[in-house]
Amino acid sequence: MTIKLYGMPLSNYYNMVKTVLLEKGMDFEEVLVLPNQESDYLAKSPMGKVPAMETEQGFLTETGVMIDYLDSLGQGESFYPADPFEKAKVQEIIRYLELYIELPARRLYGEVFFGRPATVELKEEVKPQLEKGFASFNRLAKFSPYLCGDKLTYADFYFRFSMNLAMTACKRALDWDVAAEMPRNNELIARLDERASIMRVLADQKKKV
Ligand SMILES: N[C@@H](CCC(=O)N[C@@H](CS)C(=O)NCC(=O)O)C(=O)O
Repeated sequence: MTIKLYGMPLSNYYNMVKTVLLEKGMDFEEVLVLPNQESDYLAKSPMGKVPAMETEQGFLTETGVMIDYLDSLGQGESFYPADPFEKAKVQEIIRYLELYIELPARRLYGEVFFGRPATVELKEEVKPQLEKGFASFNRLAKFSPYLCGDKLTYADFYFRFSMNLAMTACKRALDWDVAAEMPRNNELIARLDERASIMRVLADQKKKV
């Protein structure tokens, strides 16, 4: 069975998984669905979030899990180093991006992308979390030129679709110009945007929901 990817091209997490599928040259179908709490969708994605992935054995959710599943299928190129420690370092930086940058920044997305103003209290809570998150990320990231060294890894795909939104949220909601303070972020994004996979994902994002 061809893998089916459920979600929508506006979702940064959906785009991470889609990029990995494209990079690996795997066949897949896209099923357009927005996050929702309908029982039919909750049976597929227990939190009602996107993305979700349908495999011949059943459904999977959580972007990091799906990336690891795709990697373990052994099809196409692997973007994990063979060395167990180096692989764990890639997983570590993905975890930092998720927990300490994407999730706190997401608390501002209501204001930034959906017109629901954030309270001053929320901003005061999120800003120091993000300062710590960016500082810890910068201690781990090598940018030489990729996050984990001279080889492109899954962490770079995760970064591409989380860092841009987090930086936009900081600029618009906190008046904090992370891109100017940390120019390596946009340099790496520009390098990644030269890849056919990411060009396709960005083009699909422009044309769909
Ligand atoms: N931890 C999830 C996060 C996915 C996520 O938050 N997706 C957003 C869209 S970008 C969503 O479905 N939001 C709706 C909700 O949180 O209920 C993952 O790694 O896949």
